[in-house]
Amino acid sequence: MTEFAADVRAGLNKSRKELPSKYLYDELGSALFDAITVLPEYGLTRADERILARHAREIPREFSMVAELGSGSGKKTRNVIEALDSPHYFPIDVSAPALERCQRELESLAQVTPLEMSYLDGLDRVRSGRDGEALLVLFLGSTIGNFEARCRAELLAQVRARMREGDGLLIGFDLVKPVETMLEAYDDPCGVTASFNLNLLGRINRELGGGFNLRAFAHEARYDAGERRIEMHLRSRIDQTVAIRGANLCATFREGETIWTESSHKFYAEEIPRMARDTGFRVEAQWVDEEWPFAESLWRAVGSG
Ligand code: SAH
Ligand code: AVI
Repeated sequence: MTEFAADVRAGLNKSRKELPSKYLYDELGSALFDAITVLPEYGLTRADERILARHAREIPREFSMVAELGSGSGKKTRNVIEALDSPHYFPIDVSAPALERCQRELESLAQVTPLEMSYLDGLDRVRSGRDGEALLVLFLGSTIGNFEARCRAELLAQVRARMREGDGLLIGFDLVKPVETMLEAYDDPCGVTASFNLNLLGRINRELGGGFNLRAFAHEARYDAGERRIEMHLRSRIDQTVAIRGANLCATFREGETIWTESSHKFYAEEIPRMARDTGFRVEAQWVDEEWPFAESLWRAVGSG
């Protein structure tokens, strides 16, 4: 059984059904994510891009290697690559179509070595081919918000463990804003985010021989104020049973029952320095967009003692 099949089986067998958000990004999912980034309601990407366009030149030019975690199509990254001296760029992403777009976008500016891998495997690969170069790791777009608090700290510590003292991490955090604004960003009136979410069931049908009727599920975005996170769910409109041949599974859904597909945590700018300290970094610079509260933070890896 593939990892995807095993994760689908495990997630849909839980009493509270869930699917890992990394599976949202097949070819169609990556294209739909790119459409999300230009939605009027999803200000996050434009905020990130404004900050990079204004401040990328303040990043020290010493970094001759750049590794990007979850590069997607790499559009915003252009600002960083242009600000450095022709760095060797390693986009790391599980989505092959996103990596192809990223390579096309940036190959005229840098040597690009795409790595179709998960974050830490990709960083291991970058580390294994490294000599004395200074490394800048990019984790843009608040993708760190897609991790639960405990996994987030663990991931950052694991990223730090693959870096050397003095290396940089440029990391984006979407900040808390009025609930209505956040909900609209994840439930746009055009239905692009709904399609992005429902496509996960379509992907299960295509790749695992699933029998989901996508019209029998509805996209739902909720805000959990205590956890400061937007959650995406897929709500079953009816009582139904769905067979997924490739996962050797028959999943039963009650009307109203949901599959939890993604969390997007939102942050306060003031909590970022502690997060850096707790995981082996210190904040060197931090910029906040005025129009759409979003923080870009430049961290330095510090020694463990
Ligand atoms: N950094 C871009 C894209 C964000 S979308 C931006 O800010 O706009 C998140 C990207 O991370 C997707 O391209 C997805 O395929 C990738 N991704 C998700 N989980 C991943 C994982 N575990 N390992 C590597 N890439 C992952
Ligand atoms: C990639 N990630 C930061 C996006 C987010 O905002 O959590 C994914 C996304 N999900 C729905 N819209 C965008």
